[in-house]
Amino acid sequence: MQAEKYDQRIKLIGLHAMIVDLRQYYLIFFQCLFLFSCAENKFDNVQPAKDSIHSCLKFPVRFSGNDTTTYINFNGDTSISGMIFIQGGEFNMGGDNEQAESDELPKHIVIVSSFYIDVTEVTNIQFQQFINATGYITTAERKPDWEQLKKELPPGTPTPPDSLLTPSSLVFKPTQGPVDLNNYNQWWTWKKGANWRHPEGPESSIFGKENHPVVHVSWEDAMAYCKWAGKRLPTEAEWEYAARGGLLASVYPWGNEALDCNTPKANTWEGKFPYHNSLRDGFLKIAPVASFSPNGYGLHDMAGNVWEWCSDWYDYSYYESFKGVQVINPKGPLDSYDPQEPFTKKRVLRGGSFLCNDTYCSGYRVSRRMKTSPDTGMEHIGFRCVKDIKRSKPV
Ligand SMILES: [Ca+2]
Ligand SMILES: [Ca+2]
Repeated sequence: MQAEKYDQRIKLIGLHAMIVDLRQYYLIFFQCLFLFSCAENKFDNVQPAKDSIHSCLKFPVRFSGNDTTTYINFNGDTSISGMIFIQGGEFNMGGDNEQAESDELPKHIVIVSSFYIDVTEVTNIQFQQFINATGYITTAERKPDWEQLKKELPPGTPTPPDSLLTPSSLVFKPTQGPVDLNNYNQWWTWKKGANWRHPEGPESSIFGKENHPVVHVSWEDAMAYCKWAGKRLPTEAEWEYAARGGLLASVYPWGNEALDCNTPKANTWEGKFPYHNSLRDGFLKIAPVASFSPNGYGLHDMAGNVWEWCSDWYDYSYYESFKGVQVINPKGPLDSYDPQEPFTKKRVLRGGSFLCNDTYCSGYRVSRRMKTSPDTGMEHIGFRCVKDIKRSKPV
């Protein structure tokens, strides 16, 4: 009876709407994209868009996959090719302007040790090398595991039909015109066959996009890559420290100049989200890595292009535990808690993507926090790696 119920709804409103329906049972994708408006955002006079508050607080969550990384071994490459040394130091972590969400506050003093970090987001060619060497199958390429998924759902959640439990991922599709920005289902589609090899669905490919950031990678996929590469994901504190590029209390990796002033500084959404893109920065979707100027540390795309996974669990109140306290090398809370979706454990993402816009999301702010479940991959989620300095001392 349950399957018949779902089949009937498929006929009536299609798969996309069915996803919305399933959400009511806490089965799938919640989503966000973040909104705020960047139009005239001078540092001293930035105000969030009035309709932006709820939409920017979370990402959709996909079905769980299986963790099958135990067989992956370090590839033996001990070089630091493609990485930059970041001298450890102290910084004031957290929101720097009035766009800051409550989870970005309070600001607090953090000390991080020195580390190496990738100059760019991990690219398709790099990820291809990892796949070739290990045969790893990403989360989006696997059939969702209902037995695993239901562990994170309220008791009694109905089993979805097999037709939905198929390898898929979330792909962005611009709308035809203005839409209610609170309903992300209008521009996100659960697309069968979408994965890192086929970023926009089975008809697409990464041919000619070897230097684009890999996307549709879950946190688990990123961790598997790190294991093979002998690296790790950055902590949230390391990521923000690196993104700031040595600047103090600046909103963006380049300083405080508004995104839309002068030369394009990052790959974001310029125009009216999600239906009109002015292409001022030259890219509707993903850009090749390092298409824009680096920050003060020589790092590209710390703002925009694709969101980047961090190693930390997400807890909306984590910063409150550091109020008035100096903390050294924080590694995130022991567990995750997002009051918006208390049943779902989430990891942190940083930096924003090609979909970020101040009328919708200000993800390119260095302090902006995002979060989703570790098994979620999307068309605008990627990562970069860090590496420890041997014998480095806490500074
Ligand atoms: Ca763009
Ligand atoms: Ca990025």
